[in-house]
Amino acid sequence: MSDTAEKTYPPSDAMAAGAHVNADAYTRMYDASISDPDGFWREQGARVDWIKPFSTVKDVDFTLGNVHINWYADGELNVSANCIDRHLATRGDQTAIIWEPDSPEDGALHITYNDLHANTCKMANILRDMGVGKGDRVIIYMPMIPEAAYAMLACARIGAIHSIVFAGFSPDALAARVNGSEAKVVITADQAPRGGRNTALKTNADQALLHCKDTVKCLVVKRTGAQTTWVDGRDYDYNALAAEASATCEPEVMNAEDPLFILYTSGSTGMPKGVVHTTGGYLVYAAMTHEITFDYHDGDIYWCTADVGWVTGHSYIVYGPLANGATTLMFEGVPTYPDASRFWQVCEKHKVNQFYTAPTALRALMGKGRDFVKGADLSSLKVLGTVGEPINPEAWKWYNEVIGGGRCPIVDTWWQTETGGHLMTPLPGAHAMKPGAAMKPFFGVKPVVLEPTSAEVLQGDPVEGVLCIADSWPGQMRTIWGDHERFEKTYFSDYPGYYFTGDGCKRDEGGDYWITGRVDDVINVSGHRMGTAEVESALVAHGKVAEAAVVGYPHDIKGQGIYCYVTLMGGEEPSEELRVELRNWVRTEIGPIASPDLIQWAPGLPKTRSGKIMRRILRKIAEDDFGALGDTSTLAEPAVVDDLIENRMNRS
Ligand code: 6R9
Repeated sequence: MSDTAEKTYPPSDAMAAGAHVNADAYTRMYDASISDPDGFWREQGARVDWIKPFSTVKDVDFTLGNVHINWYADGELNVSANCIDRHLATRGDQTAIIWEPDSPEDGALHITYNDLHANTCKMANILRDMGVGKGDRVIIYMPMIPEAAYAMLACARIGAIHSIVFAGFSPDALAARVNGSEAKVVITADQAPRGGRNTALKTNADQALLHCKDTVKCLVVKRTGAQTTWVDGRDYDYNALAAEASATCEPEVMNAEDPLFILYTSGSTGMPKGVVHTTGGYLVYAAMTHEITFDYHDGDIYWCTADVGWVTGHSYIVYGPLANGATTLMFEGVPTYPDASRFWQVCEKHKVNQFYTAPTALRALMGKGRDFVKGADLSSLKVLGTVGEPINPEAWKWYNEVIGGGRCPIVDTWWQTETGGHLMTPLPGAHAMKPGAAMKPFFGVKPVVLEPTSAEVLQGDPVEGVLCIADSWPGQMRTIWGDHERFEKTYFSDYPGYYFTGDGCKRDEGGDYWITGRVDDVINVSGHRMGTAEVESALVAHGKVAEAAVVGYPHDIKGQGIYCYVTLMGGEEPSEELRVELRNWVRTEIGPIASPDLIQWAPGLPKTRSGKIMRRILRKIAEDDFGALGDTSTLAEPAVVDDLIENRMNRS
């Protein structure tokens, strides 16, 4: 059956009538955004308040050797003032952030825009007193607590560049990011409670700081009150300082192209790269996509379940919603604690209108059965969203029927750390949804599907190939921190003249887009991006490992699991204990999110005669689909493959 022959889910008449963008408006606006990008984005630029208005809109070149991306380049503004100060006159007493703690026993907090202003200013003043100024880097390694949002906005207020490191990353990973960004300060908390367990964040930070310059300071927020070691002169007590700090702080005047944040993300080669987003274009794009994709209206309660450690938390918990004066819910916990009804309990408790989560969470909850949903009143929900990986039609239908009661459009938002905001998604009042399809480009986005080897642009429908974007949008990343050459090489060299996304995609007979997954060596584990090269280098750093190759394989809950082929040093014996040891080793080197699911002992790895590992073959074996290994004529030692097949770990 062709994709278009499947059932589609058009918006209800009421949804289409009340939405910011209906089908006609989408077509009109999309056409305008493509035929006159300057005019379109000039108008959208008015979504934010400028200290000095911009005169130029777009200055972009995707040509290798000369790649530069500038939006609103002579405008001046401050992101924190846009997310807070400009709302104070009209909505100072409105809740900006609802904070729902890990344990439902501890009450939620409602932080108004006035509170947010005072707390952000205090944090900003503390950072300034610690010697942080415009352009300096600050690492944020925090639980999902309001202080994480204050920290982001405080950096933006004083022009410092924040780089958030997900609290699930190890001390080694943290140290690498502190050093890579040459940060002056690390903001952390004593502990991070999640799912009833506490992670010792400050202890991790202490360990990381052993590998950093002596001048790096540490600002510690009290979350649980647990005892921590204290280094006088290096460690600063946030709660004590905030009690004294002034609750006003003049926002720094920033140029539209000054960096707002760096966010490290995994690529197909080498170590994670620092994706740089800047001030003006990013904010315009985050605000616009938040409002239109979720059809956010004044007074709505919006909840994105991501962590601020990922780009989704940046754009769709903090910057987009707050720029729009929204009420955004911040959740510290996990979907299954105290039990698998938690998400739905929180939706009922706070009368959530827009709910945005990851397919992996939906699959996990779906497996627990409907009883966990039944008890909750979900009638407040209007729009549902997903992000992070392709959603399988079964999970989509469950989301639609069991959670949305068949009333709520599902926006399957495709985008990346690099893109700053949604690039493809159905719009709730405009498009007839197809389960699993990212559907339509957002305004200003020009997707092209290319033949992978010839780089020929595939015309007509249906087509399938690699996904590139032909022109810039304001939320696009500008560079890789400290390595513009790597930026050009990674995104603009394989398919000259285009931004290469790393994803495969098909466009169906109806002209709608479906993301088919990564075409490079990036895997997607529970919606978290992982470079196979990172896991490999962690494995070979272990004394008993001679060589390692890592690939993804289909996993029912996680989407993809981590499959490792490991060749041991001569004289080392494979054992179950060693498997556990290697798994723990990777967890400490990178973090628990990188835990290998399967480790296969490989006497050798399949290589070409020139010594290149043939990953295609390893992927097939890991997928338990070794009947069609393709061309194996270049294999140096074909017998290696027979051994790997015989001892394969995934027999699905
Ligand atoms: C926002 C985010 C980006 C990669 C991306 C793609 C996958 C994200 C998706 C999706 C299919 C969706 N991805 N959303 N695939 N449908 N709706 O997840 O950023 O962590 O950088 O990951 O995630 O493969 O290239 P990031």
